Amino acid sequence: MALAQDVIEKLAARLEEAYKNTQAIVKITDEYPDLTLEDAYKIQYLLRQRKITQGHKIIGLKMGLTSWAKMKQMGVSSPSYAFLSDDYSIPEGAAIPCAELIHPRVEAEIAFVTKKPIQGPGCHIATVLAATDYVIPALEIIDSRYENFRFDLPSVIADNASSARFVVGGISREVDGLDLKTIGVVLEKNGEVVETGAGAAVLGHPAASVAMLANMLAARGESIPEGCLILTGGITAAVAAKAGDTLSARYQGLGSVSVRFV
Ligand code: OOG
Ligand code: MG
Repeated sequence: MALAQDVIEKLAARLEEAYKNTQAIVKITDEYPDLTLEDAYKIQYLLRQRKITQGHKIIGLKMGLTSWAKMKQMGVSSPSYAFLSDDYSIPEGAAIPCAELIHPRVEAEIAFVTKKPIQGPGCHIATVLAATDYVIPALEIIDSRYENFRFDLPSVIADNASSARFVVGGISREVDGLDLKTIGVVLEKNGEVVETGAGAAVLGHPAASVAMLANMLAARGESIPEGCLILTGGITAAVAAKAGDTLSARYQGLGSVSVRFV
């Protein structure tokens, strides 16, 4: 049964508080085991609305749980999407204070920037490549608002797919002449290799993640706008970080992007 609007509002407020106070909460489905995906996205859209009301700008979108490594790590087997707010954006080279986060983890991702809107349904890799301005390496810092980073699909969707911070950097390139399937990525923590992968880990091709996003948005009557930054999902499992750690991802032909925690 769908949740009443006042419950949706209460749950969005609870997640927002957890983000602001860096205090983990029990996952929503512990209290509402029948939480539907539709209600979960209602909570997420309310969080998004509250960001806008608080003067923030929505600067992009992301897909989550698009690789087997991530699905296996989190025990969730369907991709989901979420929004990126301007307060998540960190300039490359800046340090992230761990005091602002609960239990951060870092993911190496390939980000797309659109030069045209992408409207589903029926989008596929070619639709996406034709609408892509450039791709650029990204590190996403996820930080589940749930205790022990444990959740299920509806709970994580409500929590804006654990979004917390992201950094883009390295070399941006047009997609012409790039083989996004075979682009290799090496993720290092304090100079040691901790994960390796290739673009194809993300739904067979990172552009397939953007196509899926467009098709999912179409079901709500929405599309991907022009100039939109899209994180396509972690290529490898996410890596935990604490104060003093530096995480770096090196991408074949696209340079590297790093983040430091203090
Ligand atoms: C959910 C968010 C996953 C990705 O890139 O797969 C995600 C989580 O694992 O906490 O951002
Ligand atoms: Mg991610």
